[in-house]
Amino acid sequence: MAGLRAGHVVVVVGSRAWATLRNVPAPRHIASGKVREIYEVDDERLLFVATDRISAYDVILNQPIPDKGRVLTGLSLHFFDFLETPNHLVGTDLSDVPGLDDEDLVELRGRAMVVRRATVIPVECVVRGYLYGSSWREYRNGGGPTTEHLPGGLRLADRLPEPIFTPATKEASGHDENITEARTRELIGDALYGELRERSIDIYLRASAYAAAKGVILADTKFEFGFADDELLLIDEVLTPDSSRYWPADQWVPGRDVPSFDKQYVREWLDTTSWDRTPPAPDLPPEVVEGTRARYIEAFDRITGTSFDSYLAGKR
Ligand code: Q0Z
Repeated sequence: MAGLRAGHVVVVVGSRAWATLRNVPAPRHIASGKVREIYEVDDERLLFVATDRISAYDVILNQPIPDKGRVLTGLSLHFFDFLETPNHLVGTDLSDVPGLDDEDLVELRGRAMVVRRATVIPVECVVRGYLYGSSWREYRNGGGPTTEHLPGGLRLADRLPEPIFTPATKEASGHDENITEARTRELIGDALYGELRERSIDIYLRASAYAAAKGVILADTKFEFGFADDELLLIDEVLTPDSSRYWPADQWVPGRDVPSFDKQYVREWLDTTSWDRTPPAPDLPPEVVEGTRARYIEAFDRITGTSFDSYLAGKR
């Protein structure tokens, strides 16, 4: 969180404090992701924050997309509520999080969750209902970890006969590496493998049926789980456009690339430049920032069936 500062001095003139008073330390920073930040609340809880940063072609762009983090947090909250599966969410009230000043609260509004601190299971639980991305590349190139249970003869973006559980590990490089069922069982054991697979596929089936009713295909998604007090919890962000591949149903044509709901617009603009997809990315013109923001908000409204404005209004 930019703007969190450690203990400032209390300055009082007469009986009136005229400076922002800080005599408590800011929350300790725990971890940075490409687009998310984690801070410590106390021994049992973390502050999970979605920033407005955006990546395209695996590169963080120079311009944030205003409110993108709020859209993603709103979608995670929506799906925690919809799924009713044990999860890490404690709440969104920040009034008893120590160390936040008024400026922090403005910045965090709608984009932060207080979550239960869990022991993270070191396997990304990917579920795929369609053949796309790294799985399509493995399939086309003769097969790999994600394709071991697939029939032959499938095309790019085909719907799979049934959803498949295709775990991955987070590599130091920052890239996920798909791993086989046997390797996953070695890493976490058969019992936990079975539980994660069942929970992940169950959540995918419910969320994809929900999305389908809104004219949206949930092509694939990635979950993380952790243990807190021996309870297996769904953690992290859930079913956001950063953790999932959402397609407008009317844009899906098997055999062809399918435009993604959120990033297609910014990718198409980047494709009009001569950028070679290595950092740094070109600066986004204001109209591309605004157009991208509008698409995130449209995705929120379409998927939740509510309005982003009403979501924000509920966050004081
Ligand atoms: C999640 C990540 C990052 C965002 C740690 N409830 C939890 N308990 C313990 N740890 C985590 C969670 Cl969600 C946890 N991550 C992934 C890293 C920003 C998410 F830097 N790391």
